[in-house]
Amino acid sequence: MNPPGNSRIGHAELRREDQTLLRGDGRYTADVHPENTLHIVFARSTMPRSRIVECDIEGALDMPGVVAVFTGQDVQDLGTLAVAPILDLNGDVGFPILARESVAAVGQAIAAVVATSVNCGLDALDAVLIDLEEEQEHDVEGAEFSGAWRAGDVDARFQDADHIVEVAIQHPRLAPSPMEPRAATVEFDSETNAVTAWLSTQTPHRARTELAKILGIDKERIRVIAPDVGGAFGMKASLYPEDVFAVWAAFNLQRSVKWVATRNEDFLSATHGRGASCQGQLALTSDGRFLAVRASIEAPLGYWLPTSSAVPAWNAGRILPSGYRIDSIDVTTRAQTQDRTAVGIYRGAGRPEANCLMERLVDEAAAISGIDPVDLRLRNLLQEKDFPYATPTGYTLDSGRYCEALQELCEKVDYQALKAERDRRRANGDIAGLGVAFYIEPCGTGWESARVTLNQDGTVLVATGGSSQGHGRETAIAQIVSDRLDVPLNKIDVLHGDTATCPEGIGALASRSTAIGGSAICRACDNILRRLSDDAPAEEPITEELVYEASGEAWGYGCYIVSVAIDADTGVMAIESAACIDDIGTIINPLLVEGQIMGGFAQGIGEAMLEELKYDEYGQLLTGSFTDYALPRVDDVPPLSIYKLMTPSPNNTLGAKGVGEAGTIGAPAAILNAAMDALRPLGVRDLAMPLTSEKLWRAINSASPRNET
Ligand code: SMO
Repeated sequence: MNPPGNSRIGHAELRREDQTLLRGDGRYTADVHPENTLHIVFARSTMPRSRIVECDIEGALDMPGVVAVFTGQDVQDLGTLAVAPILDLNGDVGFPILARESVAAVGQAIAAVVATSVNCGLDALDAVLIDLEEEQEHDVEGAEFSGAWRAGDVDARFQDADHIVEVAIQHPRLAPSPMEPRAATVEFDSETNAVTAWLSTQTPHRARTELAKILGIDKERIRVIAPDVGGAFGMKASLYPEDVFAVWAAFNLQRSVKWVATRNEDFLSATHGRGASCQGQLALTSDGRFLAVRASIEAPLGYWLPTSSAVPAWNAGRILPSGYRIDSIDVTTRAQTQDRTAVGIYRGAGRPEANCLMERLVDEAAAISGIDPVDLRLRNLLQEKDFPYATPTGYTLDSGRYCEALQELCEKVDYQALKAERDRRRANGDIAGLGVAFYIEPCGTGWESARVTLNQDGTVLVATGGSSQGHGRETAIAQIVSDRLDVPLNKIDVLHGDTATCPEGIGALASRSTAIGGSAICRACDNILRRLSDDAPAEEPITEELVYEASGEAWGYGCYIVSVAIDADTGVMAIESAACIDDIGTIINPLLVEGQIMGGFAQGIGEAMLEELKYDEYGQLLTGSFTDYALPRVDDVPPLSIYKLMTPSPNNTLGAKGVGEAGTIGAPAAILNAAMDALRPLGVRDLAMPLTSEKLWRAINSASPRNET
């Protein structure tokens, strides 16, 4: 239990959510049971790009328990989902709720059975007769995002350079895999002709706005609730065709309906992440001064565009050249649709791509110049006096002590000793490597809302426009209020994720909940304090509601140092030590921060070493379950030593930066660098993630030793 006392910002408060969540008492979307609910199951394409020759639903309609069967024709007049316009978009792929005439990819929904039980629906699926005729993929017009950032005289800098290094990085396509798959429960109220939709979403308010627009109805007829959400990782940031269908079906049938995705359905039709191909070149002087960067990013998209589908390509470009002082850049980014499952944001969303590319370039520069990788970074990282720093891509890095962070981590892990140990093991014939990575993490721009009510009895009711996906928002928010208003934690109630009880807001994504959402709550509390001092004594409950906009973007940053050893006989790579330092500005709760870092680290290991969604040449997904898709298990995740530095951001009230994505950004870059450092003496230059034992074994066995260290 949380102690009843006041909890200051910075205190390692236990999560108030866990009394419920850890005992299995959470209430997720699937746990909501409106009376007489009908169940939706989707008939999905078993084929890649195909023409629908026939979709015969007559037999299914006759099956027991079946109330209705819908096809693409029934929903063809619905609107489309808005895509965030952060890159130029050419072309249009629409927003198919149920396929009509053709399907673009395996897993696309073609028909929907609505039945009195899931099992009745599944039985009836067998009676939906779908005849598909495969089509050539390249017959289809797609859409493309593109962008470019250019500054300085890049060609001249490359001509003047003493060294030019080049790397190519392939990121695997990943399945975000939250514990709770997607789900929608929609309760229909016949008296008001309105619905309440429980969605497993990160963005309840946006979902409501988009639902109303797509269905062409008044927003007032839809209430969206994000109840307990069992993880999301960006995969639940966008509204899905299935969500739209469920709400449409409730209105159409005047009944309550429910859809709960199976894990297999999530593999096939929830948004995938990463998958980008990145190429870069770095020009430098012989004494290790970075001169210019060229980079091109190719990010994949699927057959429809989720809200933030441009974000990975955008972040992967705009974040370059990371925290290094380089004023000449030529960066292009492109994302093209293809006949595959949609690609969206996934924890990191372009940040891992930018940072991996830059950190691999820096390590190659270290190798070619003979300068130690840490030393080379220290020579080029921005100095404290450089902030705020205008980047060559047009953004402003707000604050930081980049060199100090790297130096401190090196001291903590005794970098020189790790290096000596690696060299000793190499001399012994072992394949050992040491990897360093620096990273920056943009997190927190734009606005969020808050409403705080101080009641006469001293209790406080807080409502945020943000939401929670199981990551401790209620605890952090209560701490902020406890600190600001000097009220004990057990007198503070927190509302979130409900469009009826919370002010219009953004949600939980982009590592922004604390920096922006928390600052909004701070401001509301401060306004209450001001009113108390102005017109005390107040007789009534005092409510302050506001929309807070950060004055600029907050940029977290940090470093990872990882040592690895690769078994030459099996190719198995072991992470023998791992440490990180993160500067996320003001820390509200160090336990929540460490949880975020560990979780991100585990997912970073997944990307670097284990996870990959694979399609065969015909577009069939080969990795549609956890038997084929290697999510990290506990024994894949070694201990991580976590260190912290606190440089408050000047750009928001709390001075907070984000940390939600830190591990997924820093860890893969460091692991990749460590692996390439281990393999460098064997002459192995480029390996695509994930660095599986098979891939490493093959690389080792086909390598020709060059006898260098
Ligand atoms: S990938 Mo995050 O949920 O913005």
